Amino acid sequence: MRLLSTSPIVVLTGAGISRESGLHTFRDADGIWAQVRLEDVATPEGYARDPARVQAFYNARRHGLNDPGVVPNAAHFALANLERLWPADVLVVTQNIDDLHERAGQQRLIHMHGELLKAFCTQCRVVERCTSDLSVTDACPNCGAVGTLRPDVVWFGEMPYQMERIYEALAACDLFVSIGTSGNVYPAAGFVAEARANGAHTVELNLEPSEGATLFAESVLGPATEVVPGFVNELLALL
Ligand code: BJW
Repeated sequence: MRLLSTSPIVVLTGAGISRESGLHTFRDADGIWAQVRLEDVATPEGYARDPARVQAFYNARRHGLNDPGVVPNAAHFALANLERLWPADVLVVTQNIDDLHERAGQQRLIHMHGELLKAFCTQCRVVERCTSDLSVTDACPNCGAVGTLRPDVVWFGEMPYQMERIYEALAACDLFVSIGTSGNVYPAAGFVAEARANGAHTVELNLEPSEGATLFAESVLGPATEVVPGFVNELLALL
């Protein structure tokens, strides 16, 4: 299809985009699920069984994200640049709970799986910024309840955030780009089919073909810090 400067764009990102910033992916050989069982740390049942263990897992990841060496990379910056220069809407929907898109300057961004630097209270449902360790004995600063604060992340069996807004954007976009995600986890893995059914051109930028690779009209394989700036430059050259 021919893209115009009036064409809205939706970009889906996954753990692969942050790997060259020093954060682990999930399903690669050296990924998070090779170290811990997802049933233990990424399900409401795992949290109910052992909340302290789950808090410790996310505390360690928060420490990792706060490491001064973990900074946005060329792929994050390229997407922020695309948003700044592309005349039509650019929406980034990230499955990542890190804040590297924001730090690169992305403005229109949905964290569909939540944010590591936020906690939410299961009692009063208030979401608070959280940059240090959470513990099962913490009191909620809003309602005062003890032991009710958990990381504001979406676990298996829980509803991802802002799905209505995401499906509206998928219905309206002319270009859907998927970056650094294995396509194993729904509903994100179904976005390509949704965008395609609505007539969008679909492109995958990934280190290797994802689960849904055959659904994309175009694919560029390589590390995000190389293929994303290259792809964004091609788009901006259309202007
Ligand atoms: C590079 C690179 C480089 C490497 N450059 N690339 C049966 C059928 C269909 C669906 C289901 C089903 N059974 C259950 C479901 C639903 C379930 C699901 O999908 N399960 C699957 C396992 C089948 N989904 C859910 O439960 C979701 N909720 C939901 O569906 O709600 C509706 C509902 C509600 C209630 C009842 C019933 C339905 C919620 C999913 C939540 C996922 N949460 C996690 C943890 C979040 C917090 C945290 O970070 O700890 O989200 S799991 C984890 O996977 C994390 C990620 O966001 C997500 C996706 O991973 P991602 O980003 O794709 O990473 P990887 O590692 O898989 O891939 C990295 C890719 O990058 C690879 O391809 C590499 O090659 C590439 N790469 N280096 C470019 N340098």
